[in-house]
Amino acid sequence: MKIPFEKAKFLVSALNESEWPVVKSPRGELLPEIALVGRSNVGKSSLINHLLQDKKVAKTSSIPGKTQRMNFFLVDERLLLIDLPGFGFAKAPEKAVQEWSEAIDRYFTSRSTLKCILLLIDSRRGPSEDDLKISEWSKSRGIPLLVILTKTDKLSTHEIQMALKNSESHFKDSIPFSIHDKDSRRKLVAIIQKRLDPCLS
Ligand SMILES: Nc1nc2c(ncn2[C@@H]2O[C@H](COP(=O)(O)OP(=O)(O)OP(=O)(O)O)[C@@H](O)[C@H]2O)c(=O)[nH]1
Ligand SMILES: [Mg+2]
Repeated sequence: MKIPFEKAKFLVSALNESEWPVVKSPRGELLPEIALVGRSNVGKSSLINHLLQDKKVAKTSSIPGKTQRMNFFLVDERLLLIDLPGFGFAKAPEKAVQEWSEAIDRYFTSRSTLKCILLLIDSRRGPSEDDLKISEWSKSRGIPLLVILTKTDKLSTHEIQMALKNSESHFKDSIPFSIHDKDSRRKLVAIIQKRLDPCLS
């Protein structure tokens, strides 16, 4: 089922399991989900807006910690996309950070419709301990993970190649991405369709 990423609708901003949406296809099957994860400020919400061609569907900010809840989007009536709060954001009140991390842990351990993970890593920084942990976890659960190296507009072509090489020493699949590169969206949709589509059927 090749998803064109043409039509998107914001569903709900949630934290606790009771708030997570249950969305079914006309045939009564639960819709599959793709979760976006990564360090705070890496560009998760911006990628969603770029992918869904709607500048405002997800809220972005230059200040880290903008996304403080799990935001669920319905895409083409066939798939849910989830923008998770960024990890590694220490400036929020301790209680809030604890609440997010507990909710995210619960999400990863209990959400049966989670079929794919897009792990975003800043192309200038490389993977953090948390990024490596997510990757190990996805391997152990057999959930496909695609690494997206963001903000490549800030790097030269040579630096992008180096960042890709470094990423490939840790992860199976990595692609460069920038919201300022007109071709990034087409390439991202193509790779999601090719690599992840079989898991979403
Ligand atoms: N130059 C450049 N800036 C980007 C790109 N993607 C995102 N940004 C900027 O990076 C900042 C953070 O982007 P967000 O999309 O809000 O990041 P986030 O990962 O959702 O952050 P949290 O919600 O805090 O977890 C914003 O100022 C964006 O405009 C990119 O490809 N290139
Ligand atoms: Mg965000």
